[in-house]
Amino acid sequence: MAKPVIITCAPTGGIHTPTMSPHLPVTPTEIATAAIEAAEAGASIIHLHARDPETGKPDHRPETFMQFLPVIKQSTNAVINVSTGGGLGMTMEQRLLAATTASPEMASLNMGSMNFGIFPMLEKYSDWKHDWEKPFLEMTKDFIFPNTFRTIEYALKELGEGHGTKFEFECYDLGHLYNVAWFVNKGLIKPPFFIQMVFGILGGAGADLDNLMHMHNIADKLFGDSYEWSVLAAGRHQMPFATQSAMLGGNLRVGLEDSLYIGPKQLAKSNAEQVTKIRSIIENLGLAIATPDEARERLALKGGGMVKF
Ligand code: KMH
Ligand code: ZN
Repeated sequence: MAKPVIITCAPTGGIHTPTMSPHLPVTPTEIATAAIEAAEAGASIIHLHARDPETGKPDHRPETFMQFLPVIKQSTNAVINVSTGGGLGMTMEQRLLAATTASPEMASLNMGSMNFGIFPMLEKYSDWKHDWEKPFLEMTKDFIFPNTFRTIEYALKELGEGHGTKFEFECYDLGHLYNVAWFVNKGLIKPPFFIQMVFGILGGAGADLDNLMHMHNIADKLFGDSYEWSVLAAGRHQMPFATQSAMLGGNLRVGLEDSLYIGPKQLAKSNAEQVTKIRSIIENLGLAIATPDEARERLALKGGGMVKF
């Protein structure tokens, strides 16, 4: 029997900007509503970033998160995952503080430093809603997203050992899997652990299904049955890659963080719309979706009662 598919939904992220879609959640109410609707549609994990309610700029302060984390928790049983990727250009301290304050069941952890180029999106837009958006995209031409061994180790100790938070290990390329393996061998990552394979970010592995197959094969060799894996792909690759993962026995992530679209040139009106679409694909393949409690059990999470919000 195939395992039920764990759907993660990432409602807003720190990459897309308000000009790109009127449906991108920005305010605490919008983020909470998007998360709750996504959970109702079948997402068992919600991966969260926060934004300045006035400008939509990534704002990773704990006090901003605290305006929506309790609301989501009270309305859903979904696992709440607080990003430590934050917004491009933030320091590691700024990126970690929301998670160490909220002590969530899960947090993301990016497994290697890399070029992170979102500047190609500049070509698609000319009238910007806010002053910060254009320079934010432009600066990524000369930007390295820093995730060193020292900072990864710090997060594993501080958040993992200190708070019992488990991670969504974001791996954008083959080498990042080997970085996970290094920390597994050091005893700082313990099974079961959750690998999120990321495709289609400029600077990481391209959105080619051969890359997915290869990363999955290597992850199987490195980790055997001690891990759960999931796939996300940026932009128009989101649904095909998510589907491929489900067909191979993996899990998947959707959400406006990774793609603003629901079909060719068609903006998604909500996160729930993407969750509903992938859920229907999963169910039409004869597979089931995992409940939040099934996800908790498979990932050995500490439980929704053990968080600080
Ligand atoms: N938007 C993803 C490609 C994080 O939050 O830690 C990257 C991400 C990073 O999810
Ligand atoms: Zn994220």
